[in-house]
Amino acid sequence: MEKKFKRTLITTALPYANGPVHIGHLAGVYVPADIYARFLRMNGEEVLLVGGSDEHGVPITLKARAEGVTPQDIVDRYHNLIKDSFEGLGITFDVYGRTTSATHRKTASEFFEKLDANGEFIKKTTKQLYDPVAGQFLADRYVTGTCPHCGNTAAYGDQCEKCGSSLSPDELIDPKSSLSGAVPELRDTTHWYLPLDKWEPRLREWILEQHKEWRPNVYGQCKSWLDMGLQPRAVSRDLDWGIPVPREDARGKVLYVWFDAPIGYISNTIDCVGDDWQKWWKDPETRMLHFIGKDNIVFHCIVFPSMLMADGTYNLPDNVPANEFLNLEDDKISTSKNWAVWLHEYLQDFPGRQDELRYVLTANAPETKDNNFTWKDYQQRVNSELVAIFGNFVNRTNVLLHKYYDGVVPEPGTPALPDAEAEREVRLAVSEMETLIREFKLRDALREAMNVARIGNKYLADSEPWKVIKTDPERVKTIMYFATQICASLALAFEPFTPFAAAKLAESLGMDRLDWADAGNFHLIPPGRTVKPLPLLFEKVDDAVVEAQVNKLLETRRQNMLKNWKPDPVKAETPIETFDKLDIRVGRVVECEKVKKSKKLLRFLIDDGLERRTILSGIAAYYEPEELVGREVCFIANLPVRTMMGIESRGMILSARNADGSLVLLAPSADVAPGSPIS
Ligand code: B3M
Ligand code: ZN
Repeated sequence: MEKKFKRTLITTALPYANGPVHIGHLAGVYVPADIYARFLRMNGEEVLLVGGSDEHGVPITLKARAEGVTPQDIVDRYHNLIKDSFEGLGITFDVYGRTTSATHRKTASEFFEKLDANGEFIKKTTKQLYDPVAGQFLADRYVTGTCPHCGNTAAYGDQCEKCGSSLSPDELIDPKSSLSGAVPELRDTTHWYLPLDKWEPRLREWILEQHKEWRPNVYGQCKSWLDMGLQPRAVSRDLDWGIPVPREDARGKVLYVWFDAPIGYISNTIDCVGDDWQKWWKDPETRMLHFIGKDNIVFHCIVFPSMLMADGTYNLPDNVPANEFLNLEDDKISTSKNWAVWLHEYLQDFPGRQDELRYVLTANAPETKDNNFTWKDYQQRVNSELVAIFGNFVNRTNVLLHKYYDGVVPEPGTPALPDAEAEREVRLAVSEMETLIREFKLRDALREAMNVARIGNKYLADSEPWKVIKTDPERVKTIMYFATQICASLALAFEPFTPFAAAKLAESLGMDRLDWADAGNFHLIPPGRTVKPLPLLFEKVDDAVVEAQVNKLLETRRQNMLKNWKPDPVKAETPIETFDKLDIRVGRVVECEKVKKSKKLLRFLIDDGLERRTILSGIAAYYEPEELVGREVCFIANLPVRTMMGIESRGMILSARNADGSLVLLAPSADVAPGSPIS
């Protein structure tokens, strides 16, 4: 049952303004939403792409506390950073608002007031966790403890990040305040609850019956929530950061961030289109889509729709194409562990190369399962797909066109079989791409776009204009005319995915607008038009670039290890006589070299004051042998001789082991004579 819509409202999850955005956010939400929006616009459809910052809630106040600044400082800093970096990546938001705006405060307050006036809330007093030291109730992330589902000892009061369960603070085992570390006590507090159970039958009918086409992961999560049975959910919190609950009897209480944030989509629409906002939210001929990550499914499919139903005048989302997670180099992306590729840093490190990231994140999009981003794969995809297939075809065509015809598109002759074949295949690929985009299968859609370039490359390789030009120059005119049309289809097909390259290509072809109806049109670029020389659309990613990025991550991993490192417990007591038996002395390094065929060992020749002795030490990974010659080291002189790699080692050189396993040689802090005893 295809429903006809007049316009599409696309919302993207509002990232918390408590840190920069990273590739996980991009792959999950913003790149797909932008691709989809660009595609609809190319079809002449009316679209509004709404984004913005989520500036309330405990994630913001915790970050402010950690830095000793105000929550306002935090959101001001990150809102602008995030907004600018999205723009840098070419995300075409029609509006990028913020939930601390005056419009939003008014919209969210009025939303609450209407539901309140209509009796849609239950006011309840319950016992909640209270930190007697900090003098504050412990909402959401202010409390940590053990997850009752998976045993993770670092679960938050609102969610366990290990197993993904949604929690409430009182479910945690052994709760602890993240403010003071105190064990919380229970105290009475009053809050307003939205009875989700009231909307359960309608939610069931709407999702489980009417939206069987939703992605299996989204549909499945909704079904399991509904099957567990819905409970009333608090929409207020005891916090001092947020939108005050607009009631006399609610002093000191604010709207729960998950109540106000989705209303932010409405506020930002108002900021964008003014009085026209209602048509985007209430006209049944408007279709609403929420682009989100999988951790936000329940809020967008159950909670927010219940709020909208309780109001009674709003549309419900038509689809919620939520993505799974993206990992980074086989580990979970984590803001607190700095395990991420940050967008603002990427834009600095890769100026003018935004398409590469957009391409890789889409080609590897976590649409049906969690996926993994690696820099090796990034390099591979850019070099062997963007450069070798897409870039190669359009650049070859452009060069040949200039070589043979000074860039002027030639008049074609009667098409031969391979020409008609190429045309048919391109048409098939673009029509397939359209179907896939409309089904939110963007990864597969991108593959079809790339297939257009593959078809082009094969067409050139089979037609061999560089050979035919010597025997049948008329035929080459047709070939180059067809190749040029394929380039035009490529500009269209890649506009949603790699818009910067698509724009350059379209510019060179003299296409003044990108209209999807022209994709697969083989008469779009007329004979006689001069095609401008095309700069290289893509460049190879060098090994050094990849290495620098990988090293940055390795350094992060090392830092995290150091942060978490704890020394081993002290060994059992030992009498001083045991120590006295060891003969530890200072020696001077006379020679030092790598032991052949060993990665670990260095061979030292040590002057111990009496003679010279050979000692092997497993520190080859951490020192260059030359730099050690002449230095003083400490060694145990009276251990039995040990043979390694066919060499007799007469002693043991002492070093300290770092948290990351690396070794550092011990040396006296000033010069002493070789042979000096250590005691
Ligand atoms: N800020 C949660 C998140 O960043 C939240 C999304 C709000 S969407 C209305 O995952
Ligand atoms: Zn858990």
